[in-house]
Parts: sequence; C-alpha cells; structure tokens
Amino acid sequence: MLTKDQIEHYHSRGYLGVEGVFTAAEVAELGRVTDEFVEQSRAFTQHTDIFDLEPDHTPEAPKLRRLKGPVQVHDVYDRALRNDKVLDIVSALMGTTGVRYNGNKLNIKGARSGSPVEWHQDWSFYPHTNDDLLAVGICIDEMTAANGCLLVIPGSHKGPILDHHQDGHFVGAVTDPAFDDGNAEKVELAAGGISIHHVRALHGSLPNRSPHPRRLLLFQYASDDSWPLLGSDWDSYCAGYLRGEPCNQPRVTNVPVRLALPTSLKGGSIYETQTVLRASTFKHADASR
Ligand SMILES: O=C(O)CCC(=O)C(=O)O
Repeated sequence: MLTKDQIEHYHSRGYLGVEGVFTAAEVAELGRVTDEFVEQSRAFTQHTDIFDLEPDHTPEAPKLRRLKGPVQVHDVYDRALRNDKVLDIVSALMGTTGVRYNGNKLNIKGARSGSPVEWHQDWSFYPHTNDDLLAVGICIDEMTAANGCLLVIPGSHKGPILDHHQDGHFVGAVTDPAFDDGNAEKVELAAGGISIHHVRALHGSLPNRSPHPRRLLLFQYASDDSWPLLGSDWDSYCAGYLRGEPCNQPRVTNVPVRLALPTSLKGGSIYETQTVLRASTFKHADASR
C-alpha cells in the first residue's frame, strides 16, 4: 500500500501525493458526473446549499466553484469516499483502524479561471480533541502548478495554529503578519492520484492560469476517537463512521487550539468567508509556480 518512505514523508512534511489510486474508468465517471452538475448550475445565479458559484458565473457560461456536499448528491462521490484503497491509506497515516468523515466538497477551478484558496489550516475551522485528522483530494484532472495545484508549507502541521482573524472575526485565512509562504511545496499529480494533507498543515492554492480544468474532490477524514471541540450532536457524529464503532470516550491530547470565534461575517463556503480579507495571503505566488 504505502511505502515506509511515503509514511515518513507524510509525518515529517505534513502532506503526501499518491499516484494511481483511482482507475481511469473511475476518474472518467467522476468527471462525467461533475460535468452534469456544472450543467445544472446554469439554472442558478446565486449560491445554493449545493452550488457555490464563481463571481463571474452566468447561465450562459457556468462557473461552478464548488459542489458543497458531493457525497450527499451523487452515489459516485459516496463510493469514492468509501473507497477501500483510500481508507487503508488514511488509516495507515492516522494510525487508527477506525475512520470517520467530517466533511466533503468538490473544488473546481475551470480553465483560465478559478478562485484562489488563501493560506489556511483546516484545524482553525474544526479543532478536535486530538489532531489525527487529514484531508484527501482526489484528482479528477491532472493537477499542476499551472492549473492551481494544492500548495503546502512543509512541516507546518507541527507548528502553531496561526491567527485566522481580522478585526476580531474569523476570516478562514492566515492573517498573522509574520506568515511567509516562501518555502511552499507543490502537490502535483496525474488524474487518479490523491493528495493528503494533515489537518494542521498550512495550505492553499492559486487561480488556474492554464487551459485545463482542475477538479479536486476533497474528503475530510478523522480518527474514530476524536471529538469536535465546536460541538456535534451524537447522531451526526455517528453518521460519519466509515470504519469502526462510534466512541463516546474521545482521546484528548495536548493540541494547540484557536477557535473560529467570534464567527465569520460571511459564511457559505471558505471562498465566501475569505472574501472579506483585505489582502491576499500569497506573498510568493510566482515563486510557487
Ligand atoms: O481546492 C484547493 O486547492 C484547496 C482546498 C482547501 O483547502 C479547502 O477547500 O479547504
């Protein structure tokens, strides 16, 4: 499954790319279904519970930025969430046999468009009692520096949780003035590969300046014994279990926490939350291309 070097890379750098997890047929099906949702988005001019739209989206030229809960709207995404190869990798990296999921989304950067995702740590959105959580991104397209690949600051998962607030409100992006992205690393993969980043790893992505789309299907996985510090009801918590049994005795470890409170002034998606930012968090955008 994973080599010792791959596991070591994930633990030391906080991220990993694994090629060839999904077959060409599986990727083609994910792509076809995603195209259908882009078609459906023509019917909307405002964000909905399902669709998050690029600012220049129109019915004539649909620009779907995010499918908010892909698993809830199509079986093909649900199968990907439960894919045994993915769950084996997740389990090996988190060091637990039980696996729960706590979120899913499909981020789309269309050809020569696509909003950036400003630098942030997922942990700033959903801290838990332990940090054995990670996100897996399934590449529906080849993901390269040119089309806005995921960027990660290596080793940042072992560092502090940086401030993600502006004027006292959570903005979903790093506002710490000392933050520097000069040593960002690119996660470039062929279609069918998966990116994995630790919940505390600083990451983001630039707009797509290439003629090729970049569609990344993201699943957030958590250890079976982590409990969300911002709260949950028991039924929703249990519904996320993919392997193992629901556990009401969470493992509590010594993790840094900075809550996403007071709440953001703008919600709906990370893109919307980040729109209130006064300045982009990318300082070396060109260097990372
Ligand atoms: O789509 C991307 O490049 C980054 C995704 C991400 O970090 C997020 O949606 O929270």
